[in-house]
Amino acid sequence: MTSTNQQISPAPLPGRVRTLVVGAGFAGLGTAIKLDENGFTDFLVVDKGSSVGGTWRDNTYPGAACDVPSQLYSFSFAPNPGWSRSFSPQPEIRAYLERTAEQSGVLDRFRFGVTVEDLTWDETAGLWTVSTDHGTVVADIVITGSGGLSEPKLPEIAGIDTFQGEVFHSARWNHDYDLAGKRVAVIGTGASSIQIVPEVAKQVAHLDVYQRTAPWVMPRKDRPYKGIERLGFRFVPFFQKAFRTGIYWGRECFVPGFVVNPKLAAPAVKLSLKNIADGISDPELRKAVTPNFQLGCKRVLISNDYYPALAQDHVDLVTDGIAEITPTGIVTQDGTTREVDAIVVATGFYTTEQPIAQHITGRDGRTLADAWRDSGMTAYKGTTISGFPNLFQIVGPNTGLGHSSMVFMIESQIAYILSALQKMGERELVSVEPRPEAQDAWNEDLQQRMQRTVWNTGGCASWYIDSHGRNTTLWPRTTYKFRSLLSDFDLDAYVVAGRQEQTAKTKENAA
Ligand code: N01
Repeated sequence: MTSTNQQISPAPLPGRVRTLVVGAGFAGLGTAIKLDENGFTDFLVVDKGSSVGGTWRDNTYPGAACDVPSQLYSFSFAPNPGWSRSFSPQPEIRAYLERTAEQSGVLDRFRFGVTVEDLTWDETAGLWTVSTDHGTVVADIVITGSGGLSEPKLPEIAGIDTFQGEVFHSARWNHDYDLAGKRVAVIGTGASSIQIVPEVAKQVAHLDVYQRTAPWVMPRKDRPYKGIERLGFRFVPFFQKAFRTGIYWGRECFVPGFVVNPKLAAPAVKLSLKNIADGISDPELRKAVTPNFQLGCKRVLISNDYYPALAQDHVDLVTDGIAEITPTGIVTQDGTTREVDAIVVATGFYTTEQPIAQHITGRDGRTLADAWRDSGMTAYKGTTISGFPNLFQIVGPNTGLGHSSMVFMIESQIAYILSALQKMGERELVSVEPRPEAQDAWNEDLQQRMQRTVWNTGGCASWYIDSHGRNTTLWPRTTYKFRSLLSDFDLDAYVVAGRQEQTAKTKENAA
């Protein structure tokens, strides 16, 4: 996979910047473009990868594609008239992000191949000290866009380390390993797996798909755009905007089925059951893939070729739990051993414990992981956190979606952060930090709203819910509401420090 904006060895990092952005996916790139456009040009974006793209750079597995319609899955300020299909394949999204980055003129302030090791708030100086594997940067403001689904989670299966064949995670695909003619196992049946299985099934001699929980899979209304549509997108700007707006509001109509009454999702249940019936003729297999929880409780998946792939003679769906992995195969709890050459682990990501949280140390010397230990992930408006001044998280707690585009949420958060920077500039504020009571009230309201959602009541275990039983990942209202709540930086909800307070603090600490 080639990239147009790769830096083999990053240029030296500046020691001091106004704003440091961590991550160069949709969040980091969008932030950089908007900072620049609004005159906040003194920023640096660091990313451990070799190009922009984030999840769309890292997830290169066969069949990787977006399950949000193409027109909605792009920045509002950088429409792409060139999408080839109604649901974009990963290479097109990656290319779109690379092109947008090139055209925006901000890449001179990006450093790739730089891993952030620690971020520490210096209360005396009112600054963040950011250590990386390429040196230290001091910043007034830190914006993290490091992704809610970026750290692969490997299953804790006995013996997995002893397997002598090839093992890799869906998000770290080994393209050097040729699957052709091999015996392969895929563990997991989530959003990634259902895209991988049909593609891998085309190449291998035999495929075992290990299913712990059958997901709901609706038909995918995917099609290539017609020539006339593509002409319209390119030459009639209003056409593409209207298309996008129509899809946006269509998607917002799904919200009540998730958060008010799951019965409203009855048509989706019908379509999903028909999808099974259309793809599989064997009654036993049909039964095995029929979900036993309410639609929406886990992410609703879309595919036209997953069920037909499972129905093929050389593909087996294995529903017995995995007992252990041996050097040559997988043993299920019924004692059966299935020998394989390779195992694809499609078991998801760390979602409710952000790995970066252990590396962020706030005002009282507490890490974000410590701050969240008892409560689970909490923030104010999904973006700022009490005890962590001048830290803004994009795709922070309770900003995830099951029905629409994360790019919309990301742009809403970017607007909020820009409003914060503007107000900080106007009032000469050195730091802002949400009041604990504002953060608590925000989260109490969220959790109250969660009570009746299908995510809490639908009878499934999902990555949306943390170890305390709280849904700390999803936004339980319309995305429109999220945008309106974040349209203006609400200083009253914040403890702020101006230059005078900061100078007094510095003197006090020096004395
Ligand atoms: O991961 P998942 P994913 N033994 O966590 C199973 C986004 N995404 O990478 O359901 C056996 O959904 C687990 O079983 P269970 C999207 O937001 C977007 O597929 O927990 N099985 C499940 O079947 C998505 O939700 C796109 O019982 C084990 C699977 O592994 C998110 O990424 C495309 C196991 C994990 O499913 C994550 O999707 C792809 C074990 N020990 C992904 N542990 C778009 O198109 C876990 N499992 C935008």
